[in-house]
Amino acid sequence: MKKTAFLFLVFPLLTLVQAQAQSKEITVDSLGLVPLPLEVKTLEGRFTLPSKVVISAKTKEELNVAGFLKTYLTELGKTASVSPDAKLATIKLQIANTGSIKNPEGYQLTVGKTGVIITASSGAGLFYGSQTLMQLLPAKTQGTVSVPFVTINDEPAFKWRGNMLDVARHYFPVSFIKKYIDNLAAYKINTFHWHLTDDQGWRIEIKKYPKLTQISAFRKETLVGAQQRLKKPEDYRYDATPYGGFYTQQQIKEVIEYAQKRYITIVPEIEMPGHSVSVLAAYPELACKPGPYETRTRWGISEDIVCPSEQAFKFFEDVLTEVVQLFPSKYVHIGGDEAPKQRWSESDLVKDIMKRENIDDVEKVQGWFNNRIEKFLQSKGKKLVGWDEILEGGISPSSTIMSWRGEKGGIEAARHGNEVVMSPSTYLYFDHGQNPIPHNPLEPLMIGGYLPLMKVYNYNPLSSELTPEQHKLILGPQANLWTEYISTPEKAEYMLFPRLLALSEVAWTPYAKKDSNSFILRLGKQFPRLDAKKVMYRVPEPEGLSKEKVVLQGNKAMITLSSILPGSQIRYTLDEHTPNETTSLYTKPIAVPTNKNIRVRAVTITPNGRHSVPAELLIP
Ligand code: TNX
Repeated sequence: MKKTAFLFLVFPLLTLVQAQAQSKEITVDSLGLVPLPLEVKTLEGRFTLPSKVVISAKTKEELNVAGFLKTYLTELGKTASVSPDAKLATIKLQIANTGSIKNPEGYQLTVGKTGVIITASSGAGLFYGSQTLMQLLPAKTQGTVSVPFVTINDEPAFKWRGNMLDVARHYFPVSFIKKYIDNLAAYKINTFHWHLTDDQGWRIEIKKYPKLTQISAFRKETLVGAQQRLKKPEDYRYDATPYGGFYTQQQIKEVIEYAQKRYITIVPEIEMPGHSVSVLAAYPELACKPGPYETRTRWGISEDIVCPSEQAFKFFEDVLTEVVQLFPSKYVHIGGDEAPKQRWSESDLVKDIMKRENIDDVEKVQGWFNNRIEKFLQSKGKKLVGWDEILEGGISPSSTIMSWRGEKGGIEAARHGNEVVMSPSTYLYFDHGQNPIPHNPLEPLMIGGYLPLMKVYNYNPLSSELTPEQHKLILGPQANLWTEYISTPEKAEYMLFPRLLALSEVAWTPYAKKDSNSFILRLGKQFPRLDAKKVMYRVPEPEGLSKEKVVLQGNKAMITLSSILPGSQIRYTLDEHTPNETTSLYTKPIAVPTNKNIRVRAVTITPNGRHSVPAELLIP
């Protein structure tokens, strides 16, 4: 009897709610697009895809983009085909010089009664339009598939939208690199900076120097635990397990081709003269001091750097010759960071160079070294990129600076007239953690630092210390994933997501158009997409467990919790236990007595059962 009454009450209510939802105007946020396009007009109505979808495409670029749409539609359970005939097409792809799309990466997307049209002036624009269309389509198979009526005019704010992956500290297989590239492309990141060499491993096959892949690509073991928390080397413990790997030139070519199809440029990085102990392990004659050396087994900065001898120039030029033959990128990164000059200042060879070249400061020898390498790269039609340390030795106006120690280097470089990529560690280092509790034992091991999602989101690559003219030299932002403590693909994704989506908007959407509330709503719609792609994003913990958010009412603290992940549950405990699916379900604000030292712990549980780490707050 009771049950019937309940149903009787609930059913009309549900239909009412559904009807309201349907008649509700479609808002830009409800489309869930990330990054937010420049202009979006939503219209009433939806286009329902027929069971057989025809995509029209003729040119090579159109056909390339059509291929991705076809695959996606097939995954959604549609039958999709590609035809040169636009008349019959449901989705028309066209590269046209209409004059209205000036940005080569821009596009127009319209969804109306007769179907979908994406227009762009280049393959990249068409590709981004198709990525937007995919985000308007459901994340996974549904009976009927429909797309809301929209007109979108879009283009990126920055031309360098970068992400770096360090494959030297830990090696990642080609299959994962491809998945990584897919994810960058889905969020309109166009530059993949591949950090291929470092003290702990050399990862690219160089035909002329086979010992790089026989010796430098391997280390005998790896430090266990967080090095920065151990005071002295005597405390270090190692895992006694050999580690290594490398990419053959064939694999590199395969990855470059894969990225090209997704309009991603791969910028290779070959570190010099520092972060090169792995090179010295194979070719000790390149050091200032006789070896032997071994590929590094712990992290940090090594005093052992390559000596700027003629032999070393020959080595790096030979390596770069093979690198530039492989990578079509205009930019080649030569590292240049963290190169202590102890060995150089003790070296007779360096002293001779200083005398001969009239250099009074050993730091400036690195500037001289870089200039020679830069001339070499220029002779191959390439541009040099280096970390901001390359400013210290005196830098030519033609090199590009990647500013990582804050924005200072980038600002200085732009004032000099150099191109800049902004990659400040304070905003864009994704190896830093996302938990407000430092060294929280419930988080995986990481390097430290605190870089929450919204701090990334609110970053503006255009520093107010620069003039509009200097802003033109800021190519764009880049987030970096250093992998000292990231040894698996799952952990890389945990560190990357959802912060990559914040980066995507920093890079694509003009700062003035960004809006954090809108981003949170749109981000919510992206989680099911990440789930569908089996991306192991970090599940955000519930919001609300911070002192500022607690409201005191007499002798009670009122705690209001929320999750940015739609459809998820929040479960909590007040008894020091870790919340899980058996503990209290949060349905309304919790009243916690004060003066009892009660610790509130809460977790987000996603619709597919993944847990966040608990957020917690002690109510004194
Ligand atoms: C500094 S950023 C480095 C890397 C480390 C990173 C750890 C840069 C140019 N050098 O070698 O992996 O810090 O956050």
